[in-house]
Amino acid sequence: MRFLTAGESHGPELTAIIEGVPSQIPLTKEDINEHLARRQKGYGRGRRMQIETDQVTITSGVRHGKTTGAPITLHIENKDWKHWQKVMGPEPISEEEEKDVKRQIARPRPGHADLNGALKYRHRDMRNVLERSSARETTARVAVGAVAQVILRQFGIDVAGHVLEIGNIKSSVESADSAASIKEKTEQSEVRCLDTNAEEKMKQAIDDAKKDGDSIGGVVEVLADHVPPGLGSHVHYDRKLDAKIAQAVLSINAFKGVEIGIGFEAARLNGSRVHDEIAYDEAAGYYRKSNRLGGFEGGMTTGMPVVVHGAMKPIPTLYKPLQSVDIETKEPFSASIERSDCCAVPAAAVVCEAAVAWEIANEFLEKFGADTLPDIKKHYEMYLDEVRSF
Ligand code: EPS
Repeated sequence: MRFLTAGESHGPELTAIIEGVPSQIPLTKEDINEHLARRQKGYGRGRRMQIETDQVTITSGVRHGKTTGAPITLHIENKDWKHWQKVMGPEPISEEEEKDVKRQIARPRPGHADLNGALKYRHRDMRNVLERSSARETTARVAVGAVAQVILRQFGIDVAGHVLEIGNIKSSVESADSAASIKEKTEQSEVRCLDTNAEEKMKQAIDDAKKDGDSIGGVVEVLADHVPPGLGSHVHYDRKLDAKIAQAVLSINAFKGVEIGIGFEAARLNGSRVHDEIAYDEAAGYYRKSNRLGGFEGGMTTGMPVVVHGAMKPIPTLYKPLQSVDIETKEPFSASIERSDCCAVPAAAVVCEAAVAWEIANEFLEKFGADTLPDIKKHYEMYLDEVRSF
């Protein structure tokens, strides 16, 4: 499969086109809307989320509740667009209009794409950069990930994300035991966290940062279970699934780090305390006695749960001014902004879940792929039988 997303933060809509989804898979807009709503929630979000109620419209590739095998097009409207039609419209405008209409941006925010994008694409108006680099785009990523989760669900594979840390507050639950338990326990949590004590402290940390005009980041975990062994490949660098997941996670706005399993901790321990011992059981087949390597060896899944951690930096749009340079005057300035999220880590757990789900679903279809769901199921069941008795 492959996908493209398009759309600006204050443009009319976000669009995604997914190509390569097999036919006969039951898919409705509710399957996607559920995840869009999860992404919008979270303590620490700003006023924009009160404007938007993200809902998908499916305009191709699905007929009477089932995929047809044709490209699937997803649209999500930006309700805020009605306030931005003149500023963001595609029609040419006159020079006189430009001053009133354009809301030109000449002051790059430290930590954002503003300045690098302006230099690269020669935009004197950095709005041309920030509109696309905005994390609003993660709405489309979540919609695409929702389709991936629908595919995976057909094979009993479940993926869920939750929050491990916000600011310096850590959840006492270091690693969740199943995707189902994450879903069951975190849906009501305002910070998408399994530890209710830590939740209160995280909310306090967000309040403190907000009061200070600051922002805070955190760490999320995504767990995927019932993933079969052998997804990905050891034979070439760009076929290693753990590497693909790392790329997908680091591509999420503001993500600066990724770990598979115990990640960096593995560098500090002896080998005997890192590698997971192999065992065999007639009913279950081969399994590992522990899962420190997070479900991966040699770029391939082991059949143990896939465990991914992602680190999100604090959102760089700050009320507390940081110093920068005006590109028109070249003078230093320190400016505050009008509107931002103080913390989007709970939402980022949903985005990270979507990114991991997409990579696993894609690799799953690479291995068991066919044009239609019943054929993939046959192929998959045959493989499971074979690896159990191998
Ligand atoms: C964002 C800035 C804010 C966030 C936005 C990401 O939007 P605005 O500039 O309209 O206030 O709310 O996130 C979303 C819109 C979203 O859907 O997550 C940014 O600069 O990245």
